[in-house]
Amino acid sequence: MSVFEHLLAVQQAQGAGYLALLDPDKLDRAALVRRAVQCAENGVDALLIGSSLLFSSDLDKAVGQVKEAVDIPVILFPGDADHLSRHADAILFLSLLSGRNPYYLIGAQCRAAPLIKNLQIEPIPTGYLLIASGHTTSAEFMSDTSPIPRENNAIAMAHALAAEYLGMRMVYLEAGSGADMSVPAEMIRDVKGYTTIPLIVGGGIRDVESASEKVEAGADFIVIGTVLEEEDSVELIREFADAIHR
Ligand code: 1GP
Repeated sequence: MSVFEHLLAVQQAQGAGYLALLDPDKLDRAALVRRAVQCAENGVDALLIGSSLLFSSDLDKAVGQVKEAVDIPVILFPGDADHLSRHADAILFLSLLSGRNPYYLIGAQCRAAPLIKNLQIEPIPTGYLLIASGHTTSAEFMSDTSPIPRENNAIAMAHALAAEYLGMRMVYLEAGSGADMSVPAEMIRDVKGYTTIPLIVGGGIRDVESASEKVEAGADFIVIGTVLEEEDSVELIREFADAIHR
């Protein structure tokens, strides 16, 4: 079974999937591996590893150590074409459709595709939509793109449907890591009602009520990152699982 098929099975069995984002720049190696194990043992369905800026020079080794320590899928969440590791099970093969920067629409993908094939990492084509969330996020700044206005559901719906019609397997509504405001429930509801591909929602989700609200609105996968890094709490990892799984 591919990682994508595994994710679909998890979503179907549990109503929604729980993805934890671990940023190798924010945790030292021991903490990264320890947190990965805690996530795997407390209800997280798959790990995302990545950063929009990557200071760490040994991503490959970090992913390898995480992979050895857990038995859930380890999925790259790249900020650029060279954020790769042969040890990853899959990669979100992102196209930043909300922007009009050709490098992040197709340039980085052409650089990365041959490497991903050589490394035998499963690509999961994903339409990536940045949603305005208060302040300029790292992803916005680094990609030199404007996010979709958070009150303009029609623009988000059009972009998500374009992702589907372009053949992408998933669409990701992203408020940005550490965002002040997460993606509004109304936008999730409208996008979900307008499209048929699985919907990932992340960025700025800091409490279980918010995670639960996003699932109720139609999110198929919830990404939790910053709050799990800031609060070293196994209980919190488990509480998010209980809120996301139905
Ligand atoms: C960021 O959506 C992810 O790409 C997770 O965001 O770090 O705010 O949880 P947080």
